[in-house]
Amino acid sequence: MRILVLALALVLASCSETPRQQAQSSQPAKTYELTGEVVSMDAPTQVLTIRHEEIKGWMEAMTMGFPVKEKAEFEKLKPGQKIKASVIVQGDEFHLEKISVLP
Ligand SMILES: [Cu+2]
Repeated sequence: MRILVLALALVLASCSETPRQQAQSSQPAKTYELTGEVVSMDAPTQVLTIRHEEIKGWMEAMTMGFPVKEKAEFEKLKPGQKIKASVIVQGDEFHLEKISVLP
């Protein structure tokens, strides 16, 4: 029991402290608008680390990783760029779409 409580505390303390929803693929996807700066990029996993501003209705400002679904969208980006994108959230899963680079 003690181990379970500890594990739960670790989960809650991690960055994925998004409002936790039940992981059900049948859940409808929600879309949020993200504005932030690309800190780093991991090509093998197509994950962008982004310092993002508050995402209204979803989470406060922080630096965290976001998977990008489309390879072409990922490849046009560079660290240091400011971007706007749509975050598609479905249960515990999320990814970025419609990424545009801000001037
Ligand atoms: Cu975040």
